[in-house]
Amino acid sequence: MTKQWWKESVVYQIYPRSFNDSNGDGIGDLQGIIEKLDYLAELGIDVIWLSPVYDSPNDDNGYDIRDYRSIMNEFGSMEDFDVLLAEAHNRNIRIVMDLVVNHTSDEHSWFVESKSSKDNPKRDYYIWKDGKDGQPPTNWESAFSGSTWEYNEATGDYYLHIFSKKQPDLNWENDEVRSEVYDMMKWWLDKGIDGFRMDVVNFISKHPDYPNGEVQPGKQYGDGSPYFMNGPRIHEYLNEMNRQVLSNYDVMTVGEMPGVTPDEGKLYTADERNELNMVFHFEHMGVDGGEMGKWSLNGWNLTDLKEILSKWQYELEEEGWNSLYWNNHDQPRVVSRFGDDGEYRKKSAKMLGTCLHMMKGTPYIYQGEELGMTNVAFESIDQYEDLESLNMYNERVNQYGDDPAEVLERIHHKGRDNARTPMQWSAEENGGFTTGQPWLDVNPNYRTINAEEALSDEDSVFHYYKRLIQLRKENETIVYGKFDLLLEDSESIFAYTRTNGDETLLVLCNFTKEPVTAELGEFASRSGDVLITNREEERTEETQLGTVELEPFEATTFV
Ligand code: TEU
Ligand code: CA
Repeated sequence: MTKQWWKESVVYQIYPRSFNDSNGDGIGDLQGIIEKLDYLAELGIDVIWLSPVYDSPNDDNGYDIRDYRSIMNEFGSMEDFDVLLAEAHNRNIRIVMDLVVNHTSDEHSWFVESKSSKDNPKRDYYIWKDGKDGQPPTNWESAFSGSTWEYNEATGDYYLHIFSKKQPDLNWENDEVRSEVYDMMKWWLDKGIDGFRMDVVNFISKHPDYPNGEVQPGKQYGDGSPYFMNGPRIHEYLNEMNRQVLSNYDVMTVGEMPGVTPDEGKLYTADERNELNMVFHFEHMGVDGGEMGKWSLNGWNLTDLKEILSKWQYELEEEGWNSLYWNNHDQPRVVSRFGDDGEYRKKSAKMLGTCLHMMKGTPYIYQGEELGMTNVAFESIDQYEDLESLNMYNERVNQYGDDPAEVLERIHHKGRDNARTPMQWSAEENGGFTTGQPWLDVNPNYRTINAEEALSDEDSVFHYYKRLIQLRKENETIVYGKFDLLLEDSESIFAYTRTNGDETLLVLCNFTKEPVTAELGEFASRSGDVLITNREEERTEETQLGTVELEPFEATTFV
C-alpha cells in the first residue's frame, strides 16, 4: 500500500454560506473563513474541502455555477480567495475545491448560447432531445422532484437536468466540453489549490439510448439512475482527466458517487487505474431509507450499518482507498440520526467520532460535527430554504395530498437544512455567526452548543475530536492497519480490530443508551491499555476473560 499525504489526512468540510459571516449581511463569506483558520488549526485538521464559492445565482446554493473563474459576490472577491489559500497554507492546511461539472447554472454563458438556437456553436455543450407526443424525452424523475427534462420554446425541444431546471447537465460526449473543464481545472490548480471533491462525477456519462426508467407503484416518474450512474464512458473520461490534468499536480481527488458499489469503487480508486484517489459512496446513508427513499422514517438496524461499512473496509483493503464520513451539507446531523441528541448528546457524538475515525480511510468532518451540533425542527415550512425539501413538500402536499405536518416531520429528520443552519460559535445572538439577519435561522440550541463553550470544556466533543485527529498522526495502525469486524450479529455493539504487524487495536462502540456486555472471547483477555475512551467511570472490575462491560454510548479503543 503506497503511502500518500491524503491517506494520512483528516478533511474538514466548510459550507461557506453557513460558516462565518464577517460583514453582517447574514451570509457566510471567505473573510469569515480566514477569521476561523486558527480554530481549524487548533482542531488539527489537515485539509479543508470548500463547498462551491464560484459565481452562482444560488438556486442550489452554489452547486449551480454561473462562472467557474469568479467568486460569488456574497462570499467576497478573488483576492479574498487568494488570501484564504495563502493563510491556510501558512498553517499547513491544504484546500480542496468543489468541482461541479456534471451541470452548470442555466445562467452560465454556455447555456444562454446553447438554448438560443439549434445552430449556435455552443448548442451541443448540453443534452437536448425532442419530446414524444407532447411528453418529455424520457420518464426520468429529477433528484429535486418533477421531470428531468425542461421544454425550451426557442428550439422546441427539451434539455436534461437531473437536478433543478436551473442546473442543465453538460454533454460530456462533446470533446469541447471536456477540454473547457480541463482548462478550468488547470486554472485553479495553477493558483495552488490542493485538489477537488467532484460533485456527482459518476453521473457525467449517460446511456446513449436514454431509455425510460422503471416506474414504482404509485409514482408518476421512472427511475433513470441506471442510465446516468456509472455510465459507459465514465472511466474513459476520468482517465483522460487524470492524464491531461491531475497527473501533473500533487493533488487529492474524491469523487461523490451516489449509487457506486465497492466493485466500481475499486475501479475508480485503485492506484494503477489512474482515475481518482477515493470516492464518497452512499450505501450507509441509505440504511434508514425506504419506500420513500431518503424521506422514509422506518428507522435502521446497527447490523445493516455494520454490514455496509465493513463490506467497504474489506473490499478496498488491497486496492483503492475509503473516504469515511457521517455528515456533509446534504445529510442530517449524525448525532441526531445515529446517536442521541438528548441526554447522551456529547457521549454519543464522541462514540460516533471514534467509530468512524478508527476505521481505515480518510475521515471527513463536516462543520459543527466536532461540536455535536444537532438537527433542527423549524415549526414552519417557510423557515426552510433548501429547494430539495421545498420541492418535495410542494409535490407531496399539493400533488399527492399528504398531510403537511407529516411531510414537515420528514424534513425535520432528513432535510438538508439540518446541516446548513449557521455554525454555532458562541452563546451570543445568532450563535456569533452574524451580526445581521442570518440567511437561514440558527438552531435555537446555540446558547448551549457552541465553539466557545466547547473550547473551554476539556471534556467537550471538540477536544475529543482533536485527540482522535492527533492519534491518527501518531499511530500508523489507525491509518494502515487491516480492519476486521467482530460481533457482527450484535444490534448494540460495533466492534472491530485494526491490525498492523504485531499491534492490534480493539475498538468497541456501544450504539445504545443501555449498558451492554461485549462477549469478545480471546480479544477481551488481550484488551490492554486504553488508547482513547469516552467512558465516565473507571473500569474497576477485572476484565473477565471474554467480556468487557460498556456504559451507554461508550466507545473505547484498546491497544
Ligand atoms: O449531491 C448529489 C446528490 O445525490 C444529492 O442529491 C444528495 O444525494 C441528496 O441531496 C441527499 O439528500 C451533490 C451536492 O452534494 C448537492 O448539494 C447538490 O444539490 C447536488 O449534487 C447537485 O449539484
Ligand atoms: Ca457575509
